[in-house]
Amino acid sequence: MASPQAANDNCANAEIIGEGVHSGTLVGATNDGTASCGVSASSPDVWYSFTANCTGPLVVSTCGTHDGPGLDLGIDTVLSVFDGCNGNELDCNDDDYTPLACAGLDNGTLRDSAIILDVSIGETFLIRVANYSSGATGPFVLRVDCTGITNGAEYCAEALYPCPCFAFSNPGEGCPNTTGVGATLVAAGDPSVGASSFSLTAAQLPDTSGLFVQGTSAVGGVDGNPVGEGRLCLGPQKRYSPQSASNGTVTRSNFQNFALAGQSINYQYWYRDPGNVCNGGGFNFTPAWNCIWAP
Ligand SMILES: [Ca+2]
Ligand SMILES: [Ca+2]
Ligand SMILES: [Ca+2]
Repeated sequence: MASPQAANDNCANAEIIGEGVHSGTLVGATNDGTASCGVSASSPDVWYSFTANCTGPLVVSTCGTHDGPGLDLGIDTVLSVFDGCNGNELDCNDDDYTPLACAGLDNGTLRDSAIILDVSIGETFLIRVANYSSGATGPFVLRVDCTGITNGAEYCAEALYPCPCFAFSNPGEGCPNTTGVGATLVAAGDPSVGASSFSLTAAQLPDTSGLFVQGTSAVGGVDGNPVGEGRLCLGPQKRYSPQSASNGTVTRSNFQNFALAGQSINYQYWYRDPGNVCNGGGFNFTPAWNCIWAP
């Protein structure tokens, strides 16, 4: 008896998904799409539709599929992304051999797929999941993570590459410092040039000096650029006066004096860390915060 056809078997019936981890299956799927990699052009395929909720890197992967039922016992996926049904293929990946999205989630033989696309908020993408060649079909995991910049949110806080001192960040944190964790950056109040309620607080700092920086451009995408023992995630245009952390925390307000209505500004806190996590220069950064200033 044939398996029931997946509801999202045909591109026209793509399942609309948001960011997160989704479970799917290729069991019962038939081929209606094509792809340029992984000998998957005529493989069974299923479809998802995702509308970007950020501007910047979008990470789509099947990390966790190949080892889901046990080491190397899951299916061998191929992932491709299109700008529409029967549209242009924007990217295709069979096996993610880089230390990118699947680090720690695909061990043994690497068969999970990962794609990173530069996207703009509001753009819709069709994601095709297929299996390699005529290999086995089965369940898969689909991960969608819009890691770019979102108004009123942190970025540069879940990097895919190791920090300069070869450690990864915890989610929501900058690169690890001598306190053992990475610093955080949290906003309070409303960014309005006509008000003064907006403030930024950096925490999980060593009790050292540092200063807030701001810039209208983001640099280095999701990872920023490695500088010192951390990541610089913006093009600095202004440095605020130095401050000293107390109990690992420092707060600043009155950013509205250096913002224009409608301007998108990124913020980060730079701080000294003379204990040196490695020989990175004795300084580090929080993640960055983006906001668009209201009148
Ligand atoms: Ca299909
Ligand atoms: Ca594996
Ligand atoms: Ca694969």
